[in-house]
Amino acid sequence: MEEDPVRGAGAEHDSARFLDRDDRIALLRLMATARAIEERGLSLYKQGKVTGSFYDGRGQEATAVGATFALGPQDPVCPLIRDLGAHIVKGTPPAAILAHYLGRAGGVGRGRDGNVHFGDARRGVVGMVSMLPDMMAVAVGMAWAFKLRGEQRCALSFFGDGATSVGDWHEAMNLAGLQRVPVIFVLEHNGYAYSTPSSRQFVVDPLERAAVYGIAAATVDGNDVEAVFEVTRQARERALAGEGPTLIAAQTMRMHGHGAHDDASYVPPELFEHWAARDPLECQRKRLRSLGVDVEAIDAAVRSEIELATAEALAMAEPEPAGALQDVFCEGEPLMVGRGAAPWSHFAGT
Ligand SMILES: Cc1ncc(C[n+]2csc(CCOP(=O)(O)OP(=O)(O)O)c2C)c(N)n1
Repeated sequence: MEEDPVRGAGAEHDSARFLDRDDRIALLRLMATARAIEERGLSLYKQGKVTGSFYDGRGQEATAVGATFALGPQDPVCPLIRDLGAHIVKGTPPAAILAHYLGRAGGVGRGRDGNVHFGDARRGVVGMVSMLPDMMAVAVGMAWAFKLRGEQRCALSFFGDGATSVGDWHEAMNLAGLQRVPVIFVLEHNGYAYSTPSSRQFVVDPLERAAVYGIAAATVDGNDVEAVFEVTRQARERALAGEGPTLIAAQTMRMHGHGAHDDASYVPPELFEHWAARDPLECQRKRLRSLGVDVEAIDAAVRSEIELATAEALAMAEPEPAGALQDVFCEGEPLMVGRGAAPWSHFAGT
């Protein structure tokens, strides 16, 4: 087994068995794309071009990207506001995302909705309901349908540790465990629910609660994209083999406040320093440098791609007021999730 520069000598590192060099480069590029879009979105917000607030997942990119990368093209994902990387992995174009932030007609939500509450059913990305942790129940429902139809698919839902204190979390866990549905729950365990530290939120860690519901549990370094990929890949294998759900606790840190309006002054500076030294993009850059990859060229390519996407989005028209009610309510047959192409999920095989 090769020595890994991120995990150090002697550390287990078998994700390389399933990821070729191009995949490992793609993981950095996908994370860098998510970060560059969010950086651009934040500056557009500060220029007054984005209404409401602005929410990002800085510091958590490896969790969103690594987990979604392990899904098959037919597997739907339910991202939350920290999981822009999931949209990128499933192939939503950066210009459409930036246009969505700007409320433009060419954005994912065609100017009907703002910030990160968007989905793209054709790509298997379910638009999020803001109420926590409602998307878990949606994922359980989809997974149950896959099981009943005998389809080789699974569903994945992300959520934060704050969501684990809401009743719906327990309902989703219970039903998923009872019905042994092919679902993967990814807990972004960043130690804070908005401003409330975990120590003031629960006595029993959510990971320990999994056994109570008959659900397999795994913990992972949420800032190591290849580790997140590997643990999710294994959870998917179990799900497709009929072995039921897995709760994955990705240990990570939200490096910004809850939204652009929140300065995160409740987080001790030492904690930010600790996690800044474990930046997920830097970890993957370090790994790729050891493989002889020109990571600076990847970063430069991503930056220029996002600058072009920003210009494209800014040039898009505002939506027509007369059509404000179009595409708001479902008319006709709803789109089936996950039937489209998922460009990065090629290795998962279904
Ligand atoms: C049921 C419900 N209550 C309150 C909110 C408002 N709210 C949005 S995010 C959030 C904190 C979520 O904490 P966590 O799940 O740990 O995510 P993090 O902020 O760490 O990303 C709250 C209270 C909500 N969306 N849903």
